Amino acid sequence: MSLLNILEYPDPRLRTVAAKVDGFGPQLQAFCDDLLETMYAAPGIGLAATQVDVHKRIIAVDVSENRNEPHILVNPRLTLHGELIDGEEGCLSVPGIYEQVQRAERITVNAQNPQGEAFSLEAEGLLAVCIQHECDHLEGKLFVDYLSNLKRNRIRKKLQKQQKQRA
Ligand code: GNR
Ligand code: NI
Repeated sequence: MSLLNILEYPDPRLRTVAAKVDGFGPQLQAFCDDLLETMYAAPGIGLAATQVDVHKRIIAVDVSENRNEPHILVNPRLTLHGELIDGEEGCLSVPGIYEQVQRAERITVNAQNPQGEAFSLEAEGLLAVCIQHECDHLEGKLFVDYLSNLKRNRIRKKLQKQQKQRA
């Protein structure tokens, strides 16, 4: 297993729209293990393949307290239900920034597991929010895109400054 590098905003590679997975096998299985391991190490409650510069439709999530309820979703398709709710979000690709975002309170997601078998998952609360956040990554979308231009520009400048200082 190996830890993967996480891209940071405003890296343009985060804007890539991910491609559908249509081949299942040991290579895909190994990548899913690395994605999950990278999410746990970060630590984060979710991680999309886009964030590690792999532009395939794969996300990992685990919102459990004990970090022992992993979900890997390949080719996820979302259906939104219920009211819109406001919640604070962060992102491993936008480190140190937390802002309120509106999301559907409940979802159904149809996906495949790493073996290619189809399944359906119903979620609410943090799991529903996290899956919506991860599916956005696969479309090249970040939570900062829901904020005002003023806020997003401030965040971009702050992160660019941090990245320069690190380099
Ligand atoms: O670790 C994460 N926490 C989080 C908190 C509120 C809403 C969404 C998230 S996802 C984030 C990890 C991440 O960046 N996934 O793409
Ligand atoms: Ni994120």
